[in-house]
Amino acid sequence: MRTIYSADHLLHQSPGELIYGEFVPAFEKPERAELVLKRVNEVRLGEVIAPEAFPLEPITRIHAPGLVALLQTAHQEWLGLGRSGAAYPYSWPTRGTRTDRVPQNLEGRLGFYSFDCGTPITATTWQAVKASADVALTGAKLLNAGEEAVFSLCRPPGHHAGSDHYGGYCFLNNAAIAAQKLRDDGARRVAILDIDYHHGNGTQQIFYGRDDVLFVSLHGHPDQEYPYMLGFEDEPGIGRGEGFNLNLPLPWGTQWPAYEAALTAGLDRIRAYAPEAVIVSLGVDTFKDDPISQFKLDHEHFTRMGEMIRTLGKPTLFVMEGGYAVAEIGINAVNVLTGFEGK
Ligand code: SP5
Ligand code: ZN
Repeated sequence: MRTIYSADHLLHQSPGELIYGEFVPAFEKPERAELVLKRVNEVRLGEVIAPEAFPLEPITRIHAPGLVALLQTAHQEWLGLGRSGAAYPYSWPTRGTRTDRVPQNLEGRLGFYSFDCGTPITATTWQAVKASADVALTGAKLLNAGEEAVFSLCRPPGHHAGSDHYGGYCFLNNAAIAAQKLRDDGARRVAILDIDYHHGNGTQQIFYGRDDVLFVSLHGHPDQEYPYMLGFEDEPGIGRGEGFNLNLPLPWGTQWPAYEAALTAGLDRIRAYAPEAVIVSLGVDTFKDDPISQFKLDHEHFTRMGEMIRTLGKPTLFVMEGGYAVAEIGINAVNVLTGFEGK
């Protein structure tokens, strides 16, 4: 299978994030994509190609123009206010605050369009974010042109980003942008399978009221795990979207047998939906040694996942999401792809 990759991802480097009251080095770092690319080449997965540059329109099909503009201009405004370093939010809207008006103040706007403080904007973040969306869009275009499977090696990741909010190391929702592109190019039904350790709250929010994009997610239970406020079993979708959202939360310590059972259930739901294409939000932070996660999967289980996804028999776009055991991220991510290809 072909891999889409852009070196522009290197233009986003988070100075760090706040965890348990301490400012620590970022888990989401450039080496991640570099090591996945290295593994793609080592196993000779296939050709590696650069993305096409798309206009903003496929992005604003999913995201609020105010969010897209903020990602582009926030850091320049930040510098203009005499600051240095990266732009971090620190004040957020809550129930009962004025969510009907976009704040004028930069801190206000950063908070208004985000939901955590782990996702800083640097001078060149936008270029990396735009390239990552282009990597996903190029994958969707190749799928539409008849390729059976494509790997969009996106970085920064995307599944936590909603229509009007960024966070969780994600700025734009690459998988959602690709799904909308497939819809706009003629696919009637698209399924998104999210196997990142964290719930894909952004993807769920974007498609929650829609029946043309099915969202199925396996993840750490939000009672125990980030993003804490979405991803429970009792979130079926709303309106036309009712019955087209399936969350399969699993507890800390989950091992392969329970994971395999949940993945089987998720794949059964996708099969029943009969999509014309499948997008896999491919996070490998379910690995046993992931530094921020609590599942216990090993290298071979990623191969099994690929084999299982293959049984859907649909054109499949793999979109890279999380995975922070950096030394092993290449093996784990590419095992899913070689498992899919039956290699
Ligand atoms: C794309 C993706 O995987 N985003 C994940 C964002 C998670 N950010 C919050 C991390 C909280 C970590 N808590 C446990 C730390 C254990 N030392
Ligand atoms: Zn994750």
